[in-house]
Amino acid sequence: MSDQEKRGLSRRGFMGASATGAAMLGGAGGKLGLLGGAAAITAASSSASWASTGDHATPAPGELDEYYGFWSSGQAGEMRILGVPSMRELMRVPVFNRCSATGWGQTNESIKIMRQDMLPETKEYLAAQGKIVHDNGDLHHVHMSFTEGKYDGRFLFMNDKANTRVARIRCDVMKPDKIIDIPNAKAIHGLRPQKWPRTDYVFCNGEDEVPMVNDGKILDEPEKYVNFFSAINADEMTVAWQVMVSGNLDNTDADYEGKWAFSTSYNSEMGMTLPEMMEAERDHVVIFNIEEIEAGIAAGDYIELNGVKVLDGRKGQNKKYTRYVPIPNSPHGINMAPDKKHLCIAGKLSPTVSVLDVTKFDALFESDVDPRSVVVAEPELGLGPLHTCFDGKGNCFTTLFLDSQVVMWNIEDAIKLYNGEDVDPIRNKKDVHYQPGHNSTTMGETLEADGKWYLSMNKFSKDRFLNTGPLKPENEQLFAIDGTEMELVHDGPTFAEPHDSILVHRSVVNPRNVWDRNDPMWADARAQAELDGVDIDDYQDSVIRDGNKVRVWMSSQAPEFSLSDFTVKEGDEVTVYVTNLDDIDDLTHGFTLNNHGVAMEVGPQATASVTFTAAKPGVYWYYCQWFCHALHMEMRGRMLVEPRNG
Ligand code: K7E
Ligand code: CUA
Repeated sequence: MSDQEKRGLSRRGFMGASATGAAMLGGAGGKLGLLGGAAAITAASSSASWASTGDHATPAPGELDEYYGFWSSGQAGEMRILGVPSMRELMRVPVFNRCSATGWGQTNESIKIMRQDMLPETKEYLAAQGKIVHDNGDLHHVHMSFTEGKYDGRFLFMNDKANTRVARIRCDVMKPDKIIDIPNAKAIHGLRPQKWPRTDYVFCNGEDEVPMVNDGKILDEPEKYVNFFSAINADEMTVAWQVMVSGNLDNTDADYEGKWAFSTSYNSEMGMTLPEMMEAERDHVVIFNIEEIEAGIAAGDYIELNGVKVLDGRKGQNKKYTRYVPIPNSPHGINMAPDKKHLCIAGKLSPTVSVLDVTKFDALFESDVDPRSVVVAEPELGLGPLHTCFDGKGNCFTTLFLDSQVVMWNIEDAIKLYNGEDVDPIRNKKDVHYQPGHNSTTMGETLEADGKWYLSMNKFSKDRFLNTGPLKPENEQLFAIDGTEMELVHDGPTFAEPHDSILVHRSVVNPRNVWDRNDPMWADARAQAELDGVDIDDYQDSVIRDGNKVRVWMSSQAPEFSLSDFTVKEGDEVTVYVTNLDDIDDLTHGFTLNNHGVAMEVGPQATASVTFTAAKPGVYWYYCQWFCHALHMEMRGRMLVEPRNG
């Protein structure tokens, strides 16, 4: 927490400013400050209904958080890492975006990851724009790989709705190692890893429907449009298979037995305009039968479309690949409870959450039972339910977008109510500010849901913070949920636009402190070094000319580059390779070349490279842009560009 936050950051909630400051100081010595008995916030406000009594202090300066938070960033295209419960932002990991600080999207190593699984049509399109990679993305959903229903700390997977991609981040270095284009589908939205027995598949939804062969021969004939559900082989990061479906797929999840994946779908009408899309009272959730789909593939019951095996699971096909369960009304969030049995589907335009019993799904595929027979509860919770998360004790937390509230409710009581008993499943309602979308609980989408913290990711902050002009930040609020009351402990702004997050216990995540010299990230550089007779694991200062191409090999050791200058000719294609020989934690160097639009991060023990065209003749300084030493400013050198015909 910043001092400003501790002192009470808004006129709405945190009036107990002076008491809070004292309490925070008092709590500084306690283990993580979590149980130290210090009040984080003493709220007193006429307009806030979530007034806190305060048993939860968040970590004091220097203390580590108990949880990693992995955040999407929406249209910013990156993934973010936060510490929870402090809500300190620890890192931004560029994925689908171009990053000035790290050179992501510019270094040869990142471009390789962005291009190696790019579809030929994307390459063609980009080439026509004079580009080699997309520099934007819309990252909504970040999820970790599972082994037996628990996070296993290997990978994080995420979607790009803007350019129909899926990325994987290696948790050992917190950098992407795979970014793949998904053929056929358009606008990958919902994404979840298989939970059981391990993440063999990552499931993802194509949100927008298009003609099955989208080559311009079919245009304004919506009745011929289809949508694609994709299963990605998580180890290989290739598309294992796709299923054609009816309706726009929204969010997705998987069960704890490895039998099912399921997706919410709005616009079952397949309408093209808003009135058309809103027509039906009920849309549906699509249930995917993994075993039947795999059998269908083995039996050859598919067409091959752009190199992918595509099965037909559209409504009315009545094959054993899919079933459609009617759900009111434009369902959005779909979340599997850690009780392994109940699936919660938020109604969005309906005030209900539909609870499906996944143990009843077999019957759906075996006989002609009413698809709605799998619904075991449908409590009315409030307006605009979007997403649900769990405390592992039978309770759910559902965001109410329109009511600007979170509602805590109990699954068993909701089932009793559905069966006619006179019980109220609602345990608690809290105002949040304002309009919450996703939410998450600590370990809440795993069998280890621990019910400690609840996060509300709110789409609007309105008047909650100092005015930043017409574009306002969003707002995130963290609640302690391990007491009887939900207690607000953090309220702070965030930049565009975190959709979703997962809160992962730190025992699961163990990144390296320095790179392994043999990391595959710079395998290409290593191979080229061998050809050039350069030892990239050691001091290096070679300049190798190869026609109009020049390869500059240098190493860095604080506070010096091994080359204080190198000479090229006007118009040369220059590749600069920098190996950071420092092997101390946190000793990152950089390479920025003046007036060439070139900058990159070189982490401890890493090799990074960048290719550019040498500009007009002259002297150009390069420098290290990551502060590394008292003589960091002096860590620089000159590129001397000779006239081509001089
Ligand atoms: Cu609800 Cu894209 Cu997960 Cu946003 S989606 S809220
Ligand atoms: Cu090296 Cu700054």
